[in-house]
Amino acid sequence: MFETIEHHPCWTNSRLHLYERIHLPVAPYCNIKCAFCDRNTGASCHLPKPGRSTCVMSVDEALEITERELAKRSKLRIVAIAGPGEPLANLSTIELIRRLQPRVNELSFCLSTNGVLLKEYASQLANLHVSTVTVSMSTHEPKTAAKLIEWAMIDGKKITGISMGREIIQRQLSGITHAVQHGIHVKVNTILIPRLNGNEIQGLARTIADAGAELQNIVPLVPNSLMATEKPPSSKELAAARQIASSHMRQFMHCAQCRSDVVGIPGRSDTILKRVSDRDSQPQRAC
Ligand code: CLF
Ligand code: SF4
Repeated sequence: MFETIEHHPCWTNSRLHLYERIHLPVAPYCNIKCAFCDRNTGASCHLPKPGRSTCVMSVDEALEITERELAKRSKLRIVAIAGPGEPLANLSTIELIRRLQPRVNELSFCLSTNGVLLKEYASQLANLHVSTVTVSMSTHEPKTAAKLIEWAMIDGKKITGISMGREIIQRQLSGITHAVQHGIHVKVNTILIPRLNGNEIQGLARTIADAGAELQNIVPLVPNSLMATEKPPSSKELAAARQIASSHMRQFMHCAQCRSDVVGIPGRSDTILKRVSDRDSQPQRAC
């Protein structure tokens, strides 16, 4: 398997010698509804924010675009799926990675997930040479999860409230542990919302460290959807949260809160659909 961790733009805090990554938006559906996410505006499972024009590709389209970008970009070594919904709630995610297996010696596979299905998929992801997974987890307290997540669809049943929060957290933590046991590097992305989880950061960092995560990425809320009027953290609050968490977990400091349809180095990315539609003079597909 091609190992990228030292050059992975979301795993190293060095900004030198980075590989590029491509986010292929093949995963439209999500099995939960976060209060800060409006999937109509082009969210990414990773870090939703108000944006536009995230569209969904078929696996065939994603493979074609991957080949085109690989032909142009010598540093492109990471293929990732980060939405616009939950990658593990979409069969296209697994199909895409499976069809890229012939390139396993030159590419590394990465994905983001809300963690609800991670335990079930951990072994399959490891067998498909997925080397890095990011779990979006912003609390370890069921009562806070019940405020951050409106509902979850689990085993065909819609659940809400504190019992849902408990179920999701338990699944996220056991998903992290199983993925790590299968040799996958696991990072946790945490959205800092001072009013809701500002006092939980230390406990959360300790909890995810105990579960086996190696790295944490704390990012500010981008007010959106039901949290459109929620106050995001100041840069001072963000720095303080990272400082507190760092006593339990190494912190990643360079997140660009990426969309699910970009290629390049985070923060210096191009939108892949726009590039393709520009080149081909075809309209973008509707999401
Ligand atoms: Fe993509 Fe995420 Fe893999 Fe990176 S992004 S799936 S781990 S290859 Fe990176 Fe972007 Fe931040 Fe995500 S800068 S939003 S942490
Ligand atoms: Fe949005 Fe991701 Fe939450 Fe699903 S898991 S609702 S895509 S932020």
